[in-house]
Amino acid sequence: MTVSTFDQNYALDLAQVTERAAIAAAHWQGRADKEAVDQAAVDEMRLRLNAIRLDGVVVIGEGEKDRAPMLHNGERVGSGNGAQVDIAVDPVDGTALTARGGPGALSVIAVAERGTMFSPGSLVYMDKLAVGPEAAGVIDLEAPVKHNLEQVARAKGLDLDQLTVIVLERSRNQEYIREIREVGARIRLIGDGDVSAAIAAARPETGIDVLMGIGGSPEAVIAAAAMRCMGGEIQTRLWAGTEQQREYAADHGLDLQRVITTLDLVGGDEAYLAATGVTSGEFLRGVEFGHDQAVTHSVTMQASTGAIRYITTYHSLARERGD
Ligand code: VTB
Repeated sequence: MTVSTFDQNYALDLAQVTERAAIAAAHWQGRADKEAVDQAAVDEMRLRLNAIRLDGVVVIGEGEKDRAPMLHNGERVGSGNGAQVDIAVDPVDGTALTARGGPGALSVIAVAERGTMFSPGSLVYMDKLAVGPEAAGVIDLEAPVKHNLEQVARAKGLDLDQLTVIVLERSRNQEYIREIREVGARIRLIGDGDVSAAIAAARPETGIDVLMGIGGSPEAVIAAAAMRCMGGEIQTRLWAGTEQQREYAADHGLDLQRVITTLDLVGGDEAYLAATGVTSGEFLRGVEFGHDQAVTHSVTMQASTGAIRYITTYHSLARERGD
């Protein structure tokens, strides 16, 4: 039997999937093999997802851009007999980070009602502006950087030199970095992992206030699911950095000027997100191994209730192997 709406709370089911994917990926930490990190997480994620009572279609299967092993777009996942949903996965956001043991890699899944997730097609980059609940409603991607930072600072009761903007360190974001510095706000540069960065911008305990800059489109959809749950806001715009991408946009009638909102990215009434740290980041610790034990740190979120749960799990590796 298929059901069209969520008929149970999926938060813990999804966290169990990201926990397993994170553990699988964490074995490869620092071993300079990004494909192995991804492959281990993808395999584990697919296996565990198929055990959940869901009728899921993968709308966002990270990997296209990097030619990484992936859960393919359009792939059916779940047991096939539960709620009909769209699924966005990033088995590891930050495979390169994990491969060198850098901070902020996580395993993440977002689920929403069928037909409600935005598909960016082959346009793999988006310009993004994301903030937490206090600053939701005051940002405007079409306005200058200065205006947005002043708005967020005012909404949060901060001076501009107390505001922290997290930016993916890429040459395409240099203009943003220059403008943020000119305004006098603080910057946190990251090498990868802007799903974690977007969530961090919406969580009070991280000291990060805004995510700005051009990053991956799949990561924007996942971040939007998180924003739906946390009451934050993300505004995006498709970004075409090459002639080929501009042609693709023109051929497919994709408007590169249009601001794509949180609700455009993830619509519907309900959404879930689960994420587990692979390496320690702004708001989740990474996987820790002990004798026959792995400890994971996860967060789960639900849009309709706004419930955010932090879960620490002690996994007995021997028992799970059936020893
Ligand atoms: C970001 C980052 C990801 O892709 O979205 C980035 O969050 C953007 O693409 O972890 P480039 O690396 O090509 O600049 C990732 O690094 C994953 O590919």
